[in-house]
Amino acid sequence: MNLQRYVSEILEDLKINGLDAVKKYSQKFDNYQDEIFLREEEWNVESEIPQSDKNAIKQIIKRLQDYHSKQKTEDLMYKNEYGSIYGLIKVPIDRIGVYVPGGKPLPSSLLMVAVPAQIAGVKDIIITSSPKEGKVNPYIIYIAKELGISEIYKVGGIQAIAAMTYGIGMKKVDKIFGPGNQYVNEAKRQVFGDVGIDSLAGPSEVCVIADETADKDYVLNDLLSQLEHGAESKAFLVTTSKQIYDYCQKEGIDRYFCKDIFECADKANEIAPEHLEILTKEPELILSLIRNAGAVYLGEYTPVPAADYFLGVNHVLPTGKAARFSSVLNLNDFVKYMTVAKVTKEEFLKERYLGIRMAEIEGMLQHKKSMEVRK
Ligand code: HSO
Ligand code: ZN
Repeated sequence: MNLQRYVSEILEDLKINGLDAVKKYSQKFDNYQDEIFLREEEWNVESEIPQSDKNAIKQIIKRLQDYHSKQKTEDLMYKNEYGSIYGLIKVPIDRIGVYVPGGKPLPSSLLMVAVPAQIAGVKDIIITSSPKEGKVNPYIIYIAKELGISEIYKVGGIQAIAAMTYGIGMKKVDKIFGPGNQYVNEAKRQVFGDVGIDSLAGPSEVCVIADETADKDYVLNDLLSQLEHGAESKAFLVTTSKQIYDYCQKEGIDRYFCKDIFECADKANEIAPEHLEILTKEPELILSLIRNAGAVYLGEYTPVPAADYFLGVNHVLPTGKAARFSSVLNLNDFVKYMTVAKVTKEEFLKERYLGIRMAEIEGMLQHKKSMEVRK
């Protein structure tokens, strides 16, 4: 059976049979059949986390808060020459769900979603994570506690996506965030519309642009770092240095030799990588040529793993060439925009002929009347 049908049949079963079906699939895929809501005593993970790790997590949270707070913008609201008011105002999404994979949990990815969500004003954040031997990763629980998140559900896979979308064993959410495997991604794709989704994260990618001034060991290690994410991850080297080109001849690294830095930039734009590192004499100059990349890191002290973990920038990024049309996770992902208008009598009566004529063109006579009836 193909993936699409496989997932749609399971989603349908979950939609119809609710909690019974959630339990059935949790049993099947995670060997778990208990309650999905994390019980009070399960929150006691303090003793499992060393104090130094707690301190590190707190500092990373602070750095993420600093960077994301700076993304805040004012609402638009202005009066025109008639004294009418026009605006665009932001409203945070009420309730979001963060999916954290249980197989290889990445606690850093929970931070990357939950911290900006809180800064954007989301009040209700819940977490779903598939239990491993009946347990949720203690770092996930610790981070939730640290951020004041009080709902964790021990459920993963397609079941978790259905539970969050349809409100099975929990109150339903308005938007789902977080990476998952191919089943989770397909489930997210299929429930989109009933619920919002963030993006469909694919395998991690890095592209490094390097000239003769780059340190070949920095370049090689940075390329290898993202390959660590899995067999499907990709690493691209785009360089004007023959020496670096030869040095990085390793399995999994795609190499491109370019005659100058302009050709390097063209190649990087074509690759449209999730992460782009620029290790050249004057990286800022090349930045102005870059159009397609999820994140651009300049200079030799900005390796991708630093951004993955502690700089405070967000590591949820478009993959698989999606950087051509989509963005790094940011505060906009957690709000909706509403238009606001309050028109004065003077503006309305003077300008309504424009609307009346459009209504005639479209043959929408009641629209026309609504505008004409006003005195
Ligand atoms: N490089 C990954 C994020 C990550 N790395 C999490 C380690 N943990 C996606 O950008
Ligand atoms: Zn990474």
